[in-house]
Amino acid sequence: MATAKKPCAKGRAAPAAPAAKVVKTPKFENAKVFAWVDKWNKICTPDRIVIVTGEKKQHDDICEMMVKKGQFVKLNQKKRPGCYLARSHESDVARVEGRTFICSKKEIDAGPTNHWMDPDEMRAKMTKAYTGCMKGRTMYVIPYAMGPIGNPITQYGIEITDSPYVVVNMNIMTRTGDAVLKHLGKDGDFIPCIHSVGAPLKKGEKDVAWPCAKNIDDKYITQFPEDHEIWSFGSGYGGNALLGKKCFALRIASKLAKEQGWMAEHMLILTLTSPEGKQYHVTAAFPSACGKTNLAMMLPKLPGWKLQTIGDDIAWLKPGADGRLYAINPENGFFGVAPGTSMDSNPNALASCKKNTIFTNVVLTPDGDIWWEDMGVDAPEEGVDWKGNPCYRCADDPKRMGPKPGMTKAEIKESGYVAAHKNSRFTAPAINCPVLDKDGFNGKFNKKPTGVPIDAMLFGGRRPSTIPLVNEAKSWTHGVFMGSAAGSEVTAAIISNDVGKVRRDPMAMLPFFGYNVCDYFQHWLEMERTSANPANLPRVYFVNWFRKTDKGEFMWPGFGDNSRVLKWICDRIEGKVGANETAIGNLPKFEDIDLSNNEGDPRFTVNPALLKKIITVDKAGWIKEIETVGESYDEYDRKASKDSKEVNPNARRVPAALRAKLAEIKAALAKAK
Ligand code: GTP
Ligand code: SPV
Ligand code: MN
Repeated sequence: MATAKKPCAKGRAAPAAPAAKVVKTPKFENAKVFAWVDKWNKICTPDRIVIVTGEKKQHDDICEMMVKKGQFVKLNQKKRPGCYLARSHESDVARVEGRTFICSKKEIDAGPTNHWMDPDEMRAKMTKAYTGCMKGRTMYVIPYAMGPIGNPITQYGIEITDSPYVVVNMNIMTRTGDAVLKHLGKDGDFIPCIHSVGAPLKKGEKDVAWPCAKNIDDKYITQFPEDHEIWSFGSGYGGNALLGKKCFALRIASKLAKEQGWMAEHMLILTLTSPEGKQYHVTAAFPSACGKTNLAMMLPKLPGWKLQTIGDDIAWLKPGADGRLYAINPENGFFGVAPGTSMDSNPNALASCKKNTIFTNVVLTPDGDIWWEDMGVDAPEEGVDWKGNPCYRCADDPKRMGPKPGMTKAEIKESGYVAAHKNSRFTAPAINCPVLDKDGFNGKFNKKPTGVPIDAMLFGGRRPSTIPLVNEAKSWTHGVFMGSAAGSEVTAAIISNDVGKVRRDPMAMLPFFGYNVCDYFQHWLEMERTSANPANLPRVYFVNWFRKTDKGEFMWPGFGDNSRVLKWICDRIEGKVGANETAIGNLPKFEDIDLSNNEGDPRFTVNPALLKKIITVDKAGWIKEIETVGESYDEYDRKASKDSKEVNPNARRVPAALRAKLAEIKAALAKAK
């Protein structure tokens, strides 16, 4: 690769050196950047160091190098210009929550939901693992920004990595390169991040398609919240390795936000414009693979309503002098779930991956294109599945593929086989999105760099029963309660034995709290207490697109029909419609859900009888629900950590205001008809 060979005099790269000898650390104007790179150069002993510039040429060169090494498949450039396909190792297909650690000095500060290890112990353990870990490899230094460079909400990071896959994904997901170093100047601060796939190469050893530590127990995703540092080892996939995303923008940022009075949340951001031309900004926190990308880019079924995307995964929100919360999307691209993304469900996501996109773990078609389950198009007769094995179109369903020719749909289902991994993803530049709200995306509101003011915040999850289509909080505290009580079926976005089971996932942040969940709840409550004008805080709603009938069919079409719910929310904000004030919150009256343009494909049509059912209170279900929320609170109160069995006298407590809200709803339910 050209950049790697540049002489170090140009400050770009040091020449290759014989193994064990430390290459020269390149110059950096910023002393903290130099110290960070120099430290890890000496520990990891890479063969060479390359600084990521953010230039297209360097990006393309790295992609081409990966093609040559068999780590990328170059897709049909007529159909998908600038697009590549990667296949990961079978052990490395999603986030590893069991190997994710919050290493605060005191265990109690990591709280009951996080894995914890003493920071000194962890540093010693991981330093050992990092020693010599980049032998035979290139160390890349990625300067990156989370947010538009120069925006008051934006923060910066330096990720050191030995994975070219990480480099090109970070180039898409964040703003990388020289512009960031320039902005940092001599003494600008940043979050230091170190990442290695943990697979050094012996002299002359050929690299594999997806290097990583194959044993799950050798992977570490570690946050040091007090030092604001991120150390990741052994995995090359998604949130484990693209350290700007979950590690920085949620875990470390949530800690910074707590200290500094703002919020870092697992939320999409969208702009909605009514037929009258009024703009609303909405955020929504749904757990992984529960519909953020889809809602963020949704094509409204309701005539006259326009939806634009600002972000699909993470929001940073800062209170303004007017008491409103102003949000930016710290990311620069979408790391979206591929299966299920179709022209019917999310045409804007498909359009976003037309060019300059990296696909991971999807099917390769014979014409150099990609395919996945529920893409809405017929499968090719033959293809290559995510493991690199041949796959074949199903005998009786053109929209499925099986591992052998001529298999029936029933046989494929029975075998559990999927041709694209359930957590296969596309990494697409945000600018590709046809409905990107450019001003909002660039962190501007009314042309000023402040982020967009949020009118409504949604919580949600996959809940086959009990939870209504939409429920409005009666107050901020009630809204915080709703968030704290969120739960969802576990999805393939996580390597877990619990996929499909409902688990509590407060604010969709369970895997992403950088500190104690009880303190996090308190921080949400503080946002009202410390607000310059609490009346201007966003209204809070809980939505559920995933109610199912006894037969297991969705009761609500979801996707574009969710615009009907967003309209109801806007109508509530404007005071245009009333609501049924129930024990659990304010539910829509049937006649206030706009059912215009409810024709066509029956899969995407609202069934009015089912709608009626999902906007009422299921009293028995809710009594149980409140009980389980109480149990989750008790567990948070009881445990200082996941592993401690005893009541810890020092454990933080779930805030009294949330306990009071729980008791109030419980009492109201008991009285309700
Ligand atoms: P992460 O990137 O993991 O944080 O996921 P996400 O929250 O962005 O989820 P995404 O929008 O990618 O959706 C995940 C899956 O849920 C896809 O298979 C979608 O097709 C499906 N999905 C999204 N929205 C809806 C909906 O309104 N109804 C139904 N039934 N399915 C949906
Ligand atoms: C999620 O799991 O919430 C994701 C994918 O957005 S990852 O980046 O892997 O965390
Ligand atoms: Mn996510």
